Amino acid sequence: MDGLGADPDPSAGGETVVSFLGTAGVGKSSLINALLAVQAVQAGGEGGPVTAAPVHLRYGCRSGFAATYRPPSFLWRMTHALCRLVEPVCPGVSTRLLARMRPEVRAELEREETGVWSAPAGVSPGVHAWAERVARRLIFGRPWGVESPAQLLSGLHRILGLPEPLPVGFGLQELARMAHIRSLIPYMEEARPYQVQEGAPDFDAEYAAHQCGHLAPLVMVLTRQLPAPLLKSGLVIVDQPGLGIAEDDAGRSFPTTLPSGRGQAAVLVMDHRGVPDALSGALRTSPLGRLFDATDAANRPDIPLSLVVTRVDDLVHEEYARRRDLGEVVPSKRAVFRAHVERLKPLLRETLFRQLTHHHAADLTRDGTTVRRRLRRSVDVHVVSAPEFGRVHRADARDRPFLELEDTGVPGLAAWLAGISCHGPESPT
Ligand SMILES: Nc1nc2c(ncn2[C@@H]2O[C@H](COP(=O)(O)OP(=O)(O)O)[C@@H](O)[C@H]2O)c(=O)[nH]1
Ligand SMILES: [Mg+2]
Repeated sequence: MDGLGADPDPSAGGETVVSFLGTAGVGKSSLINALLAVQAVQAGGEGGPVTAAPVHLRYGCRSGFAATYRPPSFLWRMTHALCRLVEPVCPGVSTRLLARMRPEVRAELEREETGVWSAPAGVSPGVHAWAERVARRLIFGRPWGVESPAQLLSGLHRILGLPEPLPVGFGLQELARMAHIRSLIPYMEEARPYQVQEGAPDFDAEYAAHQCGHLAPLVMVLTRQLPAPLLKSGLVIVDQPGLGIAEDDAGRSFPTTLPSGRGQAAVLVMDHRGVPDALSGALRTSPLGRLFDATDAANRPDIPLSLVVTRVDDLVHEEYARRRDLGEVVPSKRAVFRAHVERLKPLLRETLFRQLTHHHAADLTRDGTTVRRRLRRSVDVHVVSAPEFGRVHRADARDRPFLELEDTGVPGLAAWLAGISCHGPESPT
């Protein structure tokens, strides 16, 4: 990362990695952009949630990104899976592919002989559907479409630099994407990060392609470096792909990584309905879940946790309109928002504790109850509105905000983050 100038302030004892976790579309990326006051990650527009690979945001005096890719065996596996589908119209295609594989990749696939990778077509539809979806995303830039497996297989052969098994035509855009991926294979082979600095031609397009476009399935870790003051003390923000992209194009299942101990922290992002069951289930069985295990205080991990509630502004607009329609004298939207914040904070804290606590209150010893009470107090709740934060900043008369900067919750969360990063990891002695 030297080329990009990754240089957390040496006066800080190290990095504090804080993961933003939550359902897809709940507002994680928008919130991160508000916190950093730049467009650091792509947030969903009309098309819904977009984050496909985890993006690590860290301090760097020069702005840029670096991608670490999956090994080339990822492409070979996908190609192998598609061969099985195409075998009936192109006999021998699998054998020819295996013969061209590097011995270690071939051995890897053969070791998994009993696994899904080598299952005959029809036996394990999951892997073929996955391979089709990913190949389509790589070649056509989207996971859905009508292209035949034979066409996808030809594209993958092109990417790998192999003769195409069947003659297939491609458009210019597809050819450009395939050539682009082919040019990245050396980085995959050498596990060398691919780095681009802001200001380079096509920086935005390249970053978007890695984050949520045709390259996203190949990315293992995407690191964005920025000279953002909040990150200066060594805070690393991780924008995790949301739950709901439960199995993404790379076959990853959420959560990719969860904080597990020293130097790590978590921000759980939810709307006013609280944490969905699937997320609380994943959290309960993770090291984070031990935070809530009041019977085992000794093994409680040291993970600062904050709860963030989004989309309360939507509730406010609805309630405002409803009360006005009923002919009530309605206080300002800001007052309605504040009332919601007061109501939601304790409610959500309680809900989350109930969802994540391992034991019923009746099972707790007195010590356990005390621990639980202390924990409950120690979890911060922030009600935020990234869209309102944006409006305050734009100061656009036609798009007037209804909140003051402080009410948007963004400065409060930024202060919490600054606090955990300076009291974060202890420097090694
Ligand atoms: N009304 C409202 N919309 C929001 C809020 N936060 C995010 N959004 C919108 O929700 C959509 C998804 O947001 P995004 O940040 O991409 O969600 P992510 O998938 O969790 O990263 C975008 O269109 C945002 O503008 C919020 O607090 N209130
Ligand atoms: Mg996102």
